[in-house]
Amino acid sequence: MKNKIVFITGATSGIGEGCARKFAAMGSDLILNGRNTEKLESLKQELSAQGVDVLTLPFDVRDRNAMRKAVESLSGKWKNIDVLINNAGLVIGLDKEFEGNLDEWDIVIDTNIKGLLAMTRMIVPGMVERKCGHIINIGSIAGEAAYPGGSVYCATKAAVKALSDGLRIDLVDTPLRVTNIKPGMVETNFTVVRYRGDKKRADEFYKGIHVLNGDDVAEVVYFAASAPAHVQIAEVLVMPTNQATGTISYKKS
Ligand code: NDP
Ligand code: 8X3
Repeated sequence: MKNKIVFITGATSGIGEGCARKFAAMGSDLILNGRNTEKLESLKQELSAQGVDVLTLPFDVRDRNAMRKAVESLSGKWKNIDVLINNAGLVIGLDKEFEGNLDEWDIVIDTNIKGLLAMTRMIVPGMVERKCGHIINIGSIAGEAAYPGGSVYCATKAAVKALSDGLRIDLVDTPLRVTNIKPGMVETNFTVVRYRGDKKRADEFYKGIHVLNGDDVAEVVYFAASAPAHVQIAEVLVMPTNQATGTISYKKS
């Protein structure tokens, strides 16, 4: 993956940050997105020092105009994106479908579905033209089946599966590849955001079980991206050893 151009949305934390570190270590040049500009800059400093080129592209994936402006600002080699990692995503709350906050759910749907779709719509035409590219969507075990309080989030990740499968169908007569990585429990800032900033409650959630971290998932993403050109890893479900389904896991007390 030396000198390949890898565009990662949501690179400022967790799985996206893990991917940035892994692809940089393997010699890829990076376009890093997120809203936290300070974190993007510090990551750029850190990874550039390893000898790869890093471009930061801060925008909110829900803001289509900002996204378009940012993508249109790419020049020279940065236009030739080899791998798009659609990773930016979140959930807010763990509420019942008939009780939750519609404004919060708008944020979740607009980020996880519409943001991912808009990125795909903006980046993939260039890949088709160049006859080269790989779209890696970060789905979730949550897209497999709904669980209590997860209704809307699970629906967004089921949508990521449908969008990944649909794109794979639409690209079947091209050399492009589409992968949906579906992690189970990963300890990142995700659960803090889910619990609306309650870090103590998030830490409690991970007690008694050795869960994945962003670097574990990044290894899987890299494996898919670096497979030979004729090998398309369509989906990967990856979870901690003591997790069996979206709702069944074993935690030592
Ligand atoms: P984190 O909260 O650690 O990271 C989320 C990333 O998404 C951050 O970099 C954040 O950056 C970015 N982001 C959120 N909203 C936006 C936005 N509107 N525009 C641009 N960037 C945005 O969580 P994870 O690393 O765990 O989550 C990454 C992906 O993995 C998500 O799609 C999540 O659904 C999925 N996932 C997570 C699992 C887990 O258990 N943690 C399991 C399965 C899937 P910033 O705040 O700078 O914008
Ligand atoms: C995050 C995994 O099961 O916590 O996508 O919703 S889960």
